[in-house]
Amino acid sequence: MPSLSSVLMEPSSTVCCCTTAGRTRTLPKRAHSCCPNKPESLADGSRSRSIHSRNPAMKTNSCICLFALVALFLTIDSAPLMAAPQSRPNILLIMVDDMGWSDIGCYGSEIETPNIDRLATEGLLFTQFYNNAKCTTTRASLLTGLYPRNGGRGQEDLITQKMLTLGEAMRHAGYATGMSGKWHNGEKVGDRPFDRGFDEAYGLWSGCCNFFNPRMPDPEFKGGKARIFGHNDTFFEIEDFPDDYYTTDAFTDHTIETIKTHAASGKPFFHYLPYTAPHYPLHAKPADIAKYKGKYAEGWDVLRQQRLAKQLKLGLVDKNWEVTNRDDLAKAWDEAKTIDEDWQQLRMEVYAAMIDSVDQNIGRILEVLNKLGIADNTLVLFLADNGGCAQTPGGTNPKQIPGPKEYYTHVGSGWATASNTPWRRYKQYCHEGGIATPLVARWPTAIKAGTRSEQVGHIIDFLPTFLDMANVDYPDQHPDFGTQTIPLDGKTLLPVFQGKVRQPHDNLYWHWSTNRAVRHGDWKLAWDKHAKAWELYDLQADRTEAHDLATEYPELVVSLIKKWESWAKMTDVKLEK
Ligand SMILES: [Ca+2]
Repeated sequence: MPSLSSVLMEPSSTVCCCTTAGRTRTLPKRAHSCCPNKPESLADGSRSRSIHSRNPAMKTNSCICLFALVALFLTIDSAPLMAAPQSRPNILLIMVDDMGWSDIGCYGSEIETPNIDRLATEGLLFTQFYNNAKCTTTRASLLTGLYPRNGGRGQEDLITQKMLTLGEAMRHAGYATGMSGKWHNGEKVGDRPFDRGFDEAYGLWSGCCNFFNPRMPDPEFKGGKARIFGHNDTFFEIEDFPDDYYTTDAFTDHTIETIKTHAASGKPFFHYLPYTAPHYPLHAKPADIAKYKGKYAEGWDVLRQQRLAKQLKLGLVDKNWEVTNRDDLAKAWDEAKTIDEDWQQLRMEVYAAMIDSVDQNIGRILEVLNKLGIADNTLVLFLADNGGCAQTPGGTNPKQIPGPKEYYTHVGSGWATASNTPWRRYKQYCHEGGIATPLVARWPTAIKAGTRSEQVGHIIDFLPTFLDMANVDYPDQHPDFGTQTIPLDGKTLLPVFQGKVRQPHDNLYWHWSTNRAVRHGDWKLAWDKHAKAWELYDLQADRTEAHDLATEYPELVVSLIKKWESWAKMTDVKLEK
């Protein structure tokens, strides 16, 4: 397989014309003559691009349009509102999928994550950062600086033309923009990352996929559909993936090559890297799995205690908080292991291997930033899109073997309660186990190494933060669509990066399914779809949500319910009475 670098080295002297942004550009002839597929028209014809190419890591005999792509990077005029001074920082936003708060070393894990931990020791670790508890809605908020406005109903209208994506915002700010990984905010032409501000985009436009062949259809018990995977405006098929393909590696390869190209362009770059790991199905490489053989023999109840002990030592958890032995939706290990103890252990061994692989790949990227001499002025962020996942598509079935691509299984509620140490609940819930995410941020030019912040932040804060770093205002009108933009819900984190205290959010809100929550200062009101009642917690004294104070503060409960209902109306949440 050729690397993108080797492709870039190939000479090409012939040219043809491609139309981009309404203008004619000179591009290598191969960009057209070798491509059997005509580029599809975008919904907005004025923004259509006629370049399309496949990642060269996919197959050697496919059309290779990457030279053309690089030419585009070097020549494209994205009409920034201001020049891009060299001093403006690059930004690399890394997100993992369905990973618990305690699954990386700097938050209490035994999983080997030296590179992510290094981001913390050389940067800033947040103890109170939040996502939206779910893949789709987290991505929408992270990309737009807004709470979702579609009421949590699927992907339709999750990102509208009244919203800027991070790609559009940073392109508007004069940045080169790239993305490698899982989009999950629309698969159709007009909705994909390439259509919404990303100059160079490669990955999964759908939700979870097979890690060894992303086009391999899901098993029947998961619906049987094939996931949508692509590169810019090209869609991939099952034969486009070689035998040694693995998404975590491929997304990293694309990130590295795109960063190299963008760093050479003279512009600052923004790159978004949403890995699909460690979301189910449990797929990992044998060598990575072997590192964890036998490490989970004592089960998830012991693991939760081991991680809690490390968190207490690290000072991440208050010793006065009451921590449950396990979430009440999980079985005791001694009961669960009777199903097939080796299989139960292997689930967690593979899950750990998936995170280990992410860390190895982040190490590769950090090395490239060093070699390019841009590490000091590049902000690198790492977070998770939601908490550890207790879902079990296909049921608890030891015939589904964790690891190989032929099988489809999951960690289940037991290991997920260990992942979410010390919190309650999981992905899709608005208790802390669903919405609390690790966040580490390294930016040596601006962030003091080895620092920690207890200031509360949320993924809606990223877009205003990045525009603040780029010294560009959020526009009233969408630069591509001319529509009036929705005012931002998020606020800049730049003061926090600089070691200052920022004015906190008055309130933060969550909703998924019928789960819901609002946080006001240290007070949090949460609704659980099982309990079907509002619960009130003082997070300063009880962030593990062990002591419901709702009956002691009824007026406060009413006040917070009103706040949440007002927000739900604004975001079009419709709840059954
Ligand atoms: Ca997720």
